[in-house]
Amino acid sequence: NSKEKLGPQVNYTITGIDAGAGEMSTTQTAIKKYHLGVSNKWQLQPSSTSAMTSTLDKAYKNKQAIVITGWQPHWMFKKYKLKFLKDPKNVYGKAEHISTIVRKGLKKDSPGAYKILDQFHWTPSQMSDVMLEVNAGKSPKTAAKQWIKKNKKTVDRWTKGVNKATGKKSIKLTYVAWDSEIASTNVIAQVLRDKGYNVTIQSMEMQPVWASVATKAADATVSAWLPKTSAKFYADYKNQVEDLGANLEGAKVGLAVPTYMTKINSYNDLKN
Ligand code: PBE
Repeated sequence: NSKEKLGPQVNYTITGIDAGAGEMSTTQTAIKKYHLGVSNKWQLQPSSTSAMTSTLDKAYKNKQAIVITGWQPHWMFKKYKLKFLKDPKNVYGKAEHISTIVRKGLKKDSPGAYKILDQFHWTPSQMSDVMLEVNAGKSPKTAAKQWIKKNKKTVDRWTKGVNKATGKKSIKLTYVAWDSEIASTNVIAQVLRDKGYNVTIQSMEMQPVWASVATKAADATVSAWLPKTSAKFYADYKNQVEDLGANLEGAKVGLAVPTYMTKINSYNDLKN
């Protein structure tokens, strides 16, 4: 019923993801800055990416109202017609990039792996291709292998100037199990394996990801969303890690709704 106010239709609830995600704390800031909380009753419901996307799927099939913590690249934008809400107060920032963060000393210890990680750079649409395959039921490892086969030219750029490693050097990558990071981590892990590295990947919460690289328990992560989403961790750890810069540009974070919610276009509209 599109004449009804939005709030009661969704119980004044924003369907969120894991509590540790940067987007969750940014959304708490948005609730404050747009005065959505307390008297306007809006609250952010933490869950997980899979719980959020299955709630979205149900709402979408029934053309019901829903407000989610969205981000791009993500298959949700390919599978459903969604729009980000306009953010006139610029709480979420304009555009994000995803950086590759490595441990200090990696360049000296594993120059080949360091070079591949440094040269790793792809586009939102390439990342989405891998995510869609995983969403369709492929294992992340299989999806990564197939993507590598189909994108030889791109992968050749990442491995340019790197000889095949001998003696099975070990590389450990840490990541948070968001769909986007499952895709990127599995792809770069496989590229490193194909160059003779013995690669393990381990998923954990965002703070331990940063701590693992800072303490050299892990060699690298390709999942640092900046400048906003992981700003707190970047500030805490930037002196203890090496930032190799963006592996992907043009990422975006913010609340999103299905396009059939024609009257809801901005954070301010949530109050109406
Ligand atoms: N995300 C996806 C993460 C970064 C990647 C937007 C859910 C976050 O909020 O921290």
